Amino acid sequence: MGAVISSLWDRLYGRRAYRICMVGLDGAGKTTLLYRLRLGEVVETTPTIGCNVETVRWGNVQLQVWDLSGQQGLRASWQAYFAGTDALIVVADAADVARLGELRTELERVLQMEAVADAVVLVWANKQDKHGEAVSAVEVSERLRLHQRKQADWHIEPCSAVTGDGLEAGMRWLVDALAARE
Ligand SMILES: Nc1nc2c(ncn2[C@@H]2O[C@H](COP(=O)(O)OP(=O)(O)OP(=O)(O)O)[C@@H](O)[C@H]2O)c(=O)[nH]1
Ligand SMILES: [Mg+2]
Repeated sequence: MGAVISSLWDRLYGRRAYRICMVGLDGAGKTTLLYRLRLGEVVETTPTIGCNVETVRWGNVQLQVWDLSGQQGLRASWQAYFAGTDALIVVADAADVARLGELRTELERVLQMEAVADAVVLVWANKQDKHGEAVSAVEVSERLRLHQRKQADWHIEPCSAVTGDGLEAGMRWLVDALAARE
């Protein structure tokens, strides 16, 4: 009976499922973020070869999150996952300022692709727990030249996958931005 009511509720109130691709350089914290969101805990990761995919429920919505490999030789395969993507999550290692230029180059390549032209874009400036090393979200967005991107719906949020700070705020923005498109 509960299942009937909840499926009726879904039909009435449109519980939506969205496809999300998560990209960024190797070691930025994508897989750590994925499992922090999915399980609420920090898991030990190894570099991703290929991808991880998990369903993350957030309030009334279901997000199918594709966590792609950031290794240089595997970045060319990101495109294969982009068809039908509602949102991109870009994970930047805010404590690795030396590589933000490399991330900018990758983003320039990705964000001009037709398949993601209408995607909403959440950038997480991760590893904010590394005090004295991590730069602010504003500095990350300047170094990535985010304001020059053609995607209208983008947002940057400082976060730490380890402490969990900024995850809820980022997710709330993402879900609201997706819902606003309905
Ligand atoms: N201090 C700190 N370390 C983090 C944070 N997020 C991730 N890490 C660490 O960064 C390392 C790389 O994290 P991963 O999640 O495997 O990185 P990834 O982006 O999935 O890397 P690839 O799979 O190679 O693309 C791990 O040792 C994590 O524990 C964070 O917010 N703060
Ligand atoms: Mg990974």
